[in-house]
Amino acid sequence: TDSAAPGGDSDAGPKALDELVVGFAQVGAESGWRTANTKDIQSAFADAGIELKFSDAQQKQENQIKAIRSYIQQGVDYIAFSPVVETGWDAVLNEAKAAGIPVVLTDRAVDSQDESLYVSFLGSDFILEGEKAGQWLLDEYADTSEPVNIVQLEGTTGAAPAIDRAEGFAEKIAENDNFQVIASQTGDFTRAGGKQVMEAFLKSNPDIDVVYAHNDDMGLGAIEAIEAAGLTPGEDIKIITVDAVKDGMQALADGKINFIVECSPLLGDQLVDIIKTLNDGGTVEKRIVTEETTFTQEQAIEALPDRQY
Ligand code: GZL
Repeated sequence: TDSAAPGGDSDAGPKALDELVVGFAQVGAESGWRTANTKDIQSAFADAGIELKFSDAQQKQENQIKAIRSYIQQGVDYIAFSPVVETGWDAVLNEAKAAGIPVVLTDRAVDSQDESLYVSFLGSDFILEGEKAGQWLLDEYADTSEPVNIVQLEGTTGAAPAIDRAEGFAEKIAENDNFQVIASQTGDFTRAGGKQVMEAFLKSNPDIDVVYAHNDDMGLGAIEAIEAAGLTPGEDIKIITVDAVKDGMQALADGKINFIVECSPLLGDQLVDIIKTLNDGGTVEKRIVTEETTFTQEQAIEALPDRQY
């Protein structure tokens, strides 16, 4: 379904792009993906000549809410943000609605029942990403009759990508009852978090076959822990991650990761297009799903030279 911008004086006609002001409340700078996402959004708005006010919430919801409130106070024309977790947004989104400021969700979703609180949600299908990770495992172990012990490094607790990547993966691996997730814990999408949790997993689980990490950064942390334990990542313990940022793709090409499900951070141009369409009084899709693929080790070697991030 399409939706026009709620509130706002629609008869005011389009503003000149250099008069528009957009407030963006970013999650933080927790991962290579986030850094690439921030760079892409900032350069897309610079290229479009649209002023972007930007804030980094250090992965704290109260900081994102504060940033959104300040954008409302400043009377920006549009607000865009990537909700660090799914819940707890209705109050501040109702304040933006009351102020007639349209809100666009990028990257992550909110669980609000009231869909009038945002104009569009632009981001990946995280359940599908989890399914793609699980499908690779089904194929990889198609002929095994032995149990396959999996440990899962979860993203930020309560974040849409963490919830959905776990859900999609679990649904898929349920097709083979040799698979069992023997341990699952959040590493908060960071390299340090992934390393710390993997060290604990290695201490308490003698026989781990597979790591499923909700992002490359936690997978890279797990590699450090696995090597410190004298094991060979990609061989003794297979690793599947999500994102496909440069460091992850390098580890994949080097054989330390076995499969990566891409999650594109390049949302900047699509976000600018949404703002321009709304400014022209047009309507945008309620849900815009980003294009993305998957990479094996061979495909990573091929793709690495052209990767932008
Ligand atoms: C996914 C994004 C996630 C990435 C992580 O769209 O929200 O947050 O997968 C990032 O790398 O920290």
